[in-house]
Amino acid sequence: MDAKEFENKIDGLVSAALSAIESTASLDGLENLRLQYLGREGELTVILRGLASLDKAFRPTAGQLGNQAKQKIEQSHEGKRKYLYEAGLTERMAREAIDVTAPGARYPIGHVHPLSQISSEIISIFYSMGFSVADGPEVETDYYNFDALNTPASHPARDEQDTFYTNMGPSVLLRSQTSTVQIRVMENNKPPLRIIAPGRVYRNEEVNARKYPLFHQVEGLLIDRDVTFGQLKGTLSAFIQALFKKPLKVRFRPDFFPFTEPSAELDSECPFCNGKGCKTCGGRGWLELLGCGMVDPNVLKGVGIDPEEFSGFAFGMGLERLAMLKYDINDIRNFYTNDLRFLEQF
Ligand code: 2NM
Repeated sequence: MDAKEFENKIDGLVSAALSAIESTASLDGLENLRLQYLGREGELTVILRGLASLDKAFRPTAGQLGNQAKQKIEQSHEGKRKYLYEAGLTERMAREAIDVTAPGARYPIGHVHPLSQISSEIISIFYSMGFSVADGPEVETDYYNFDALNTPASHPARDEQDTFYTNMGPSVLLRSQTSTVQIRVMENNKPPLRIIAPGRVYRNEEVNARKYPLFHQVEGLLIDRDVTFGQLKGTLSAFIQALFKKPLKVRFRPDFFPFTEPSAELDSECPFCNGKGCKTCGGRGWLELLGCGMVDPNVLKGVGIDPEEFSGFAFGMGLERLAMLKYDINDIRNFYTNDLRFLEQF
C-alpha cells in the first residue's frame, strides 16, 4: 500500500465512522460503533497495528494520520455520547416528574356497621352499670330456647311457622332469642348475676321493610336478693337516657312473656320530637322500645335457683329496630345488602 492509498483508506474510514456516529440514535448503537472502529479488533485499530508493514519513509506520516483519525472518531463519539446522555436524562425527568403539591391518593377507609355501632354503645352503657357480656351458640335445642324459658309445647312460637328447625334432630333449632344464653349462664353460675347477651337470632318470617329472618338482640338479666320492679324501671330509664343522650320520660305498659311475670313493654318519649308527635313516632309522641319483666319463678326453679331466696329482672330489645329509629333507616334490608353507599353514611 503506498502513501496515497493509505491516506484514502484512512479518510474513507473516518468519514464512514463519523456519518455512522452522526446517524445513531441510541447509546447502545453508539457503543457498538466505538467497538467497530476503535475496539481491540476495530477497523482503525487493525490498520494502526499494520503500520509496521508500510514503507519505512512513509511510516511517521502514516502514524500521524492514524492518530488524527483516531482522535476525530473519539471526539465525535464523545460528543454524541454526551448529547444522547443529556437528551435521555431530559426525557426521563419530564416523564418521571412528580408533582409534590398534588393531593395524596385517598384510600377508602372502612366504617363500623351501624348494627355494630349500636351494639357497642348498648354494651358500654350496661357495662357502666356493672353488667358483663355473655354469649352462646346460635344453633340451640328446644330445651334452651323454649322449655327452660317456661314456654309450653302448645306455644305458637314453637311452631315451624315461626322457628327454624334443623335436620340435625327433632329438637335442634336456630335460637329465636338470646335468652338461651341467660339460661346457660344461670345454670353455670351462682347469683348474684348481671349480664347482657347480644347476638344473632332467627325467626321464620316473610321479608319486608321491617322484618328479616335474621336479626340481632340484646337481652339483659339481673339476679340478686330482693330485686324489685322499681329497680328494673330505674335501670331501663337510665339506659334509654344514656342511649339517646337526653332526659326522656319512659312508661311501662303491661304485656305478656312466658318467661317473666309481671311483664311489660317499655315506651320512651319520642327522642326526635321530645314527645310532641312526629313522623318517626307516628304522631303518638311515644316509641315502643323493648320488652321486660321480673323473671318468672318457674325459670329460676328450672336452673336450680331458689325463687324464695333470689329474684331478678330481664329485658330484651331488637337492635335493628333501635338502629332504624336512631339513624332514620327505613328498610331493614339495608343492614344486610352491604351497599357501600349505605354503609358509608355511618
Ligand atoms: C325479653 C323480654 C322480657 C328475658 C327473660 C330472660 C330469662 F332468661 F331470664 F328468662 N332473658 N330475657 C326477656 C324478658 C326478654 O325480650 C323481649
